[in-house]
Amino acid sequence: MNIRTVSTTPFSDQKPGTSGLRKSVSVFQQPHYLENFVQSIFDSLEGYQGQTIVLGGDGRYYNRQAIQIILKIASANGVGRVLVGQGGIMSTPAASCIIRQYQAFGGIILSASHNPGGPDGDFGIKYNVTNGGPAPEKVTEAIYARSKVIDSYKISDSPDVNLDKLSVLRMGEMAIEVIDPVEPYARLMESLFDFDSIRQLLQSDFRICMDSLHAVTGPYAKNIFEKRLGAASGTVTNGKPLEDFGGGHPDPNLVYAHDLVEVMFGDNAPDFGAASDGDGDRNMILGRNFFVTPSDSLAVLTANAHLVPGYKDGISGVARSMPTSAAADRVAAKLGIDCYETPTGWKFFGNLLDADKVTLCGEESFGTGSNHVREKDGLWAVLFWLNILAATGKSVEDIVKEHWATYGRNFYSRHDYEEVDKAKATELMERLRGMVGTMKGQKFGEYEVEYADDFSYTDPIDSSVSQKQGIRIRFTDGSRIVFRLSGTGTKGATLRVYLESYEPDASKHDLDTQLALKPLITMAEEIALIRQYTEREEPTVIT
Ligand code: G16
Repeated sequence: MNIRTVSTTPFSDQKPGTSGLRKSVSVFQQPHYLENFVQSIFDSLEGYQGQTIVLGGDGRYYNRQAIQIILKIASANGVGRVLVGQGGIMSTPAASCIIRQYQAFGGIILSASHNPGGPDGDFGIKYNVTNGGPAPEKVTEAIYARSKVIDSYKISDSPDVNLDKLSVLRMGEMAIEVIDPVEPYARLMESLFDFDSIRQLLQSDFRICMDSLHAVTGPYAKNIFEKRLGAASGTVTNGKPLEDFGGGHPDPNLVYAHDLVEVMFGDNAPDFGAASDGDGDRNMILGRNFFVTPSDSLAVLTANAHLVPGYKDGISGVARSMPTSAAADRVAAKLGIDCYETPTGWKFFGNLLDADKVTLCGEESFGTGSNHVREKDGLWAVLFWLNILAATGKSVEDIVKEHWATYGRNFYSRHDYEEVDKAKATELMERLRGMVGTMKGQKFGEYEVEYADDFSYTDPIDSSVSQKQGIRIRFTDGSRIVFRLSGTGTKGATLRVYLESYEPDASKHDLDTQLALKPLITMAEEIALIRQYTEREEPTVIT
C-alpha cells in the first residue's frame, strides 16, 4: 500500500459549531476540504496510533464517499482498526454505544443532524472521544487551530472497500470491520427497558406510529419496535434511510414532522406517536391530539424514572441546557437531587455524566438522554415513554397533565428566525449584551427584571469556562426570555428566542401556549427589536 503526503492549504472556516463541523455538501466537496479537517483531527489527538476508531453516519448524501476518504486517511495515519457501520450507517447514539462497548479510542460521526440532505443540502462531521461523547471544547478548539495552519495530509492509495457486507478487511496495516450498527444498540435498549411490558402494550389495542423521516433510525426502529417488540408491521413509517431524506427536513418538530402531526391530531389518531431526526439523537413525543414539549419530556422522565428497570434504583441528578425550561428543576427539588444548568450542546453533559453527578439530561431542542451513552438518544426516549405508559396504563396526555397538576406548568416555546442576515443578527446580540448589565430592576408593564446576563458556565468537574452562551432575562415572577444565535445552522444566522412562564394554578394549564406567552413575546420584540434586525415579521419556526 502506498501512502501519499498531499500538500494543502488551510481553509479558514473549519471551526466546529454546537455539534461538529456542518456545511453545505458543496463546501465539503471542495478538493482537500474534508481531508484537511480529518487530518486536523488526527493531528490534534495523542495516542490513537494502533487503536480502534468507530466510523459511520446518518446515510445522507456524501456519507459513503466521505467514509472511503476517512478510511484512507485513518490508515495512512496509523489507526489500528476501524469499526464501520454496514452501508456506512450508524446513528449518533449507536456510535456512542459502540465506542463505549468496544472501548474504542474515539469515533468519527458523519451527520448534519436535522439539516436537510442531498447534493444541495448539508453535510457534517464530528469527533467523539473515548467516553463516547462529543469532543469537549478544548479538543474542538485544537482541531480548529490545526485546521488553520495545516499544510499537508496523509492518505493511502488503496481502493475503496465494500461497506455493504459484514466482513473484516485490511487496508495496509489497518483492520476494517464492517459491523452491524443496530445489534449492539438494540441489546443496550433491551437491558434498560421492560421489553416484556412494552411488548404486551404494543400487542394490545394500543396503537403507535414511529416516523423515521427517511433518516437513520429506520433500521433501528424496525428492529426494535417491529421485530423485538412485536408492533404491527408498518408501525415505523418512512423507515428507509434515503440520501436526501426523501426531500424532507429530518427535524422532529411540529413543523417539519407535519405528516406525523396530522396523523396524531387527526380523526381516530393512534395512542402514541414519535419521530426522530437525521442522525437519530433527537425525538419528538406525541400523544393522541397532544404534543409533549421536550422540556416537559425531561421533567416527566425524571419524575417517572423509578418505573424503568434501568433507572429503578434512583437517579443521581439531572442536567438541562440553559434555554431548556425549569420544569425538570422542580422535579429535582422534590426528589432531593441536583439539577445542573449547562450551555447548549450535548458535549457539556459529558463531564457530569462521567462523574455520576447526573443520570438524565435533556435539552429544549428535542434531545433527551442518560448515562447509558454520551449522546442524546431519540429511540431511547421513545422507549422510556412507552415503558412509563406500559407501567402506568395511562395516556400521554394524562401523564403530562397530572405532572403539571403536581409541579405546576412551565409554559414554553421557542421562536426561530432562520437564515437571517448574519451581521445584523450579531448586531442584535451585541446590542443586548450591552444592555444586560443595567437591566436589573427595570420594569416592563407588570414584569420586573430579576436579573439579566450573558450566560457563562464553569464546568464543575474540570473548571473550564464557556462564555457568551446566550442572553438571559429573568423576571421576578419566574418567567424568562433567552436570546441565542444557533451554532448549527449553515446559512446566514438563526436567531432563537426562548420564552418561558410558570403557572402553578391547574385551572389555567389548558391555556394555549402562545397565548400564555403573549406578554413575553411582546416584550422580547420590545427589548431586542427583532423585526428591525431580522427584517422578518414573524418567526420561521415556532416549537
Ligand atoms: C445539536 C447539539 C444540541 C443542541 C442543538 C441545537 O444537536 O448537540 O446540544 O441543543 O444542536 O443547537 P443550536 O441551538 O446551536 O442550533 P443536533 O441534534 O443538531 O446534533
